[in-house]
Amino acid sequence: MGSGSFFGFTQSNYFSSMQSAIPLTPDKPIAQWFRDAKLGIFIHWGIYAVKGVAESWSFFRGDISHQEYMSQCAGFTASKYDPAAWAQLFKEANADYAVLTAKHHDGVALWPTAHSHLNVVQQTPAKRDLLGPWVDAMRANGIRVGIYFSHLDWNHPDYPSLLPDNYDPSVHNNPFAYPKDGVAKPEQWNSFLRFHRAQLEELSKRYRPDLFWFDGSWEPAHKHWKFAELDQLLRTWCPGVVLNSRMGGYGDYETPEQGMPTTPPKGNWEFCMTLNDSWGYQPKDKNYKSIRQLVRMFAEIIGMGGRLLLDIGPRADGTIPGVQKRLLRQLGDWIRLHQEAVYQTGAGLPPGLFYGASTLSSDKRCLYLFLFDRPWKEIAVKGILSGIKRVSLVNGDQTLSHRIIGGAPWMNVPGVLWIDVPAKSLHPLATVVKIELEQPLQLWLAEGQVITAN
Ligand code: H79
Repeated sequence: MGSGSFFGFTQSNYFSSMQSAIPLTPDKPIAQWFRDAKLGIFIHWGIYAVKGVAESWSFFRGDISHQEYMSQCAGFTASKYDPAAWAQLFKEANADYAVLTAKHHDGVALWPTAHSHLNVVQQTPAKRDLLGPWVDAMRANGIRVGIYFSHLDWNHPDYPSLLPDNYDPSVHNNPFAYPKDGVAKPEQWNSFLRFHRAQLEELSKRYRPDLFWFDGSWEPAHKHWKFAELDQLLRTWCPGVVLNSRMGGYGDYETPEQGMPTTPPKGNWEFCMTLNDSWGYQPKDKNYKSIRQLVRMFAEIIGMGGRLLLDIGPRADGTIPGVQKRLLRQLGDWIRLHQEAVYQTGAGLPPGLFYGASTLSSDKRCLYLFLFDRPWKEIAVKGILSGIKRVSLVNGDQTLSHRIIGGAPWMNVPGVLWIDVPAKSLHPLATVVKIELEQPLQLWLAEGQVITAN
């Protein structure tokens, strides 16, 4: 089901005039695999893993010097890099796609680019293409291939060539972003754009990604990037490719980052999030989310029609920290047990009808409720006009007793559906209750009214 069909329900004719507040955004055409995808794995892997510092930002902000940052090249060995093992792990996580940082803001390419010496083949003891084998391993395991690429490049000599419209030398003085002499150099920028296009053409034609995940488009102003032209070029080089919308609004889907949306973004979207507080490998950061928190966030995201892109940070030798592997596997175990509530489903009930997340099967005849908290004997669902065929647990198929209390059927006003959920049936991470309906879901979303005749 398309994720843009928020709350994908059939409107009740009776009160349809009261439902104009519900957003119904037509989906942009986008590859079917992405429409169906629920979980992606984001991988931030680069020289920043050597010292465990922030990816690119650590030298840009001055946490460490540029020289010290770049000295990490000497430690980037990839000596235990095993992309087939990564693919196996991602399958255990039940991921549909993965996105690898081919080039972060620091400009260090994980592939042997012909357009810059700044790549792991020429500058690090890894001495080989790290992207190609990754692409092959993902493909061989049925995982869709996403390439992360930073538009801006804080290490390219031609990048710092333009000034913002509101140029203020006391603010816009970072030498990695702005010309040191404070004079704009449009020719130099054009040269950078040629380099930018050349690398993207190289990536498109050599690796044929299913998706490009762009970042770093905030400077200089969008008009300088010629994103309309880029959008066309990418679709010509790589027909069918999915593009995130960090292209000045071009591209296919929205990418909220770190802050959980409380209202679903319009159209297709994906929420990206770190497992701890860092994108790359930073061993001092122990602030990992718990598996219960991850399962809950995943269910809430798919319940709003989105996808989760969950980030890991491998070490410089290519190994993935145990805690990250454990969390991915635990998430996969939970997804597999409850996959019918995850796949071929879309956004569930609008807020307020059930106090938890929910999804709806693509034929709209099965509603799945995700219980994160322990119920006190019963849970309640409001607003369901369709007849209830059966209520059960997804894990184990146990039938749950239910009853409908209240309502005014002669006015087509439904009662409240109460479902018994025995304490012993609860899953420790999140319990999923399945409601099979007699007809495709119809909801009653009105203010209620005085009902005098019965
Ligand atoms: O790769 C990870 C991060 O390194 C990268 N995106 C994820 C996936 C990232 N981090 N922050 N950002 C992208 C955007 C940062 C924007 C800001 Fe700003 C920089 C906020 C403040 C400084 C843009 C530029 C807004 C104001 C100045």
